[in-house]
Amino acid sequence: SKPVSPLDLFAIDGLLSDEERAMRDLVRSYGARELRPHIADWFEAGDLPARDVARGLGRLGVLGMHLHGYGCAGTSALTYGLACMELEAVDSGLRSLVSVQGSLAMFAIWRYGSEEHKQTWLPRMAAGEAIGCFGLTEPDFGSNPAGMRTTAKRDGDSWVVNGTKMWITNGSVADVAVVWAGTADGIRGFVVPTGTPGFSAPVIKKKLSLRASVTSELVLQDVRLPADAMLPEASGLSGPLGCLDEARFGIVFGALGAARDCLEAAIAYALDREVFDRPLAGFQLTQQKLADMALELGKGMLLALHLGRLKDAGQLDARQVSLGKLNNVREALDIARECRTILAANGITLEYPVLRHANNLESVLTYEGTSEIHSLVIGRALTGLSAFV
Ligand code: TGC
Ligand code: FAD
Repeated sequence: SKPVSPLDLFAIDGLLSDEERAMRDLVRSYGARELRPHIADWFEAGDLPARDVARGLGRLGVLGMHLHGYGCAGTSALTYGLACMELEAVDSGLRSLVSVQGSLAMFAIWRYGSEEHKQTWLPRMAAGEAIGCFGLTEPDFGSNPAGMRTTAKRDGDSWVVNGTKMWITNGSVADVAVVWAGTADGIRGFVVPTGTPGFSAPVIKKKLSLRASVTSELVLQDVRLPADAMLPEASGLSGPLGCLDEARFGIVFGALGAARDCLEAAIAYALDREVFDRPLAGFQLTQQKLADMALELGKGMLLALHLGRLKDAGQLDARQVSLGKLNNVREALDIARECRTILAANGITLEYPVLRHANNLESVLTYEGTSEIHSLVIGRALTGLSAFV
């Protein structure tokens, strides 16, 4: 009989509205046409043409797409999730660009910024004419951002920011950085145009993961900002963590895109490849691998859709985002690695997407809260006891 694709076996399309399917298909065909033909080269070179890619994604309407006003598309959260899935089916680096732009940098300004911050930055960022980054992590404080050493001190009418941020996506190509710093009044966010004297963003090289993504250090040496550079509506760690909830939500869907792409590649390969004089796909061990992977992909998709509907109903809480991020990234990574075994030697090359996705998913497992951190958030929810203190 004719093979059926894994998510069709789950009849997922029937759970989506016409509008959701249309946007998903639009992003999928854009990815196939504009991004997929180049992705292996970008990954191999470790060089994403971020400005061109951002402009294209801006025209497509996916930058800050779930935000309302200021040139943003104003779609549902679930539609945003589906777009993340299609972008990450091409490469996690492309979804990262969109996550950081829309869910971290733009969201921080949209949710916590002044009217002037919003007018200045959001329309250009939605169009992909300006790129944003989000500086929370520091060399010594990743999982525990509360310990950050970056400071912002008042000096007359100015703020003076000093510190170093590490592992910052889009850092070296950004026009604006949202930087979190300790002040006399606790942790606050600052809108930092990257041309400000004292700001630099050296690229982090030699990555084996997310090579089609710009990752940077941010160095702030006596960066002097006007008094109104501070995001007025964010006070304390709940500010940046609120942004993380948005980006983590996109990853719940995104990781499944990478997994789906691996599984589709593995099924096609197993049907074509003959071992012991018949197709690899006909062997029982292969079919068991494929069945287990399809199950995890489908279960992850149902979880993502459930979380998406909750979010659009205004009922999603952060602990539920942890359920989705932990499960879907962990399972996606397992799927990518298992698919690599089906492609065997061919699986280690950039001719096929599987090891590229698996390598990328190592970063996805770590950023936006490591799998351990999300386990502990869930553990705290289940027991009422915090393992962090
Ligand atoms: P605690 O100190 O108790 O709480 C601080 C305040 O934050 C609130 N809060 C949250 N608010 C919104 N969303 C959440 N998920 C929140 N979690 C906590 C909390 O209610 C409290 O508010 P208030 O008003 O009482 O002050 O901290 P905690 O024990 O709740 O959290 C500890 C922990 C470890 C869970 C948290 O620090 C954490 O999530 N750490 C992981 C850090 C992380 O994920 N960093 C990511 C950096 S950005 C990034 O990786 C981008 S990669 C993007 C890409 O390229 O795609
Ligand atoms: P650590 O916090 O040092 O953790 C080391 C290990 O200890 C991990 O296994 C961790 O799970 C474990 N651990 C930590 N605490 C506990 C605990 N309480 N109990 C048990 N185990 C624990 N950050 C940004 O701010 N902006 C960005 O744009 C950004 N982009 C990134 C892009 C890439 C490619 C990568 C790899 C990272 C990016 N990050 C970014 C940083 C990312 O968020 C951090 O790497 C992540 O939060 C983990 O911090 P860490 O690497 O310092 O690990």
